[in-house]
Amino acid sequence: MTLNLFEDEDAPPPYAAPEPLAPGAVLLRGFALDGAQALMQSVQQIIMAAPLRHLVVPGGHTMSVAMSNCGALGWTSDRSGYRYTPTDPLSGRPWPAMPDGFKRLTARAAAAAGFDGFRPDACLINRYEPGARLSLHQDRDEGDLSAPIVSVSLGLPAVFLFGSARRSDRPVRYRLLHGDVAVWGGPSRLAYHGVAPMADGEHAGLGRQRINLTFRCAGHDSRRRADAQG
Ligand code: MD3
Ligand code: FE
Repeated sequence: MTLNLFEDEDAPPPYAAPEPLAPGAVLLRGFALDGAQALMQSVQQIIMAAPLRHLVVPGGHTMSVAMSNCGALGWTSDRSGYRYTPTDPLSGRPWPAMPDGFKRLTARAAAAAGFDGFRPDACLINRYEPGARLSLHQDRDEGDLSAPIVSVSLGLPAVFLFGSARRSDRPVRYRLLHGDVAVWGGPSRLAYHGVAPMADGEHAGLGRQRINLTFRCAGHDSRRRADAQG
């Protein structure tokens, strides 16, 4: 008898085997390829309601990456600091809701990386145009640091810099492509990371840009709330 792995129509589409990058960090090449068009349609809707903007950081510098959010909480920054807020400071309204398709995709990705029950309450949308970059930083504004961060890359490729918990360690470089999903948890959750200045190019679906979605458990009570919802 021949075992056909792709016979089951309910099974997720085939994608490359999970690639361990470091303890707690797993790269799922092409995991979001199948749903990429639907993801981008949702992103378009979100950024119509909550436009992409170049945030100012406490040092006074304006970020080259443009950002927005969806979900109960959104990451924002101004001269006075970084924080998660329930409303968009530009409009005063709640951030757009997180689409169910985002929740399903990221829960599947987290589970494939060994993190069951991932229920993010924040999704940061990053838009890179050629030349945009993100300098080395840690993500530690989230209330639940025991939960991983799940990232989805769409559009032009980027060179992702992955360091360790010490800023001075030289980072490893990974090329992240359209459809790649990565999960960053456990000992990798507080690793320094960044994105090298993005090279110019043209992506067939998205044009001259890269969109990165990062899913986070930002509220201090995100685990309790998720439990209460079942
Ligand atoms: C490793 N975004 O939004 S995603 C960010 O491509 C951010 O836009 C990058 O860093 C981007 O904060 C990188 C991959 C990623 C995200 C969070 C991490 C890697 C991470 C947190 C800890 C360790
Ligand atoms: Fe980050």
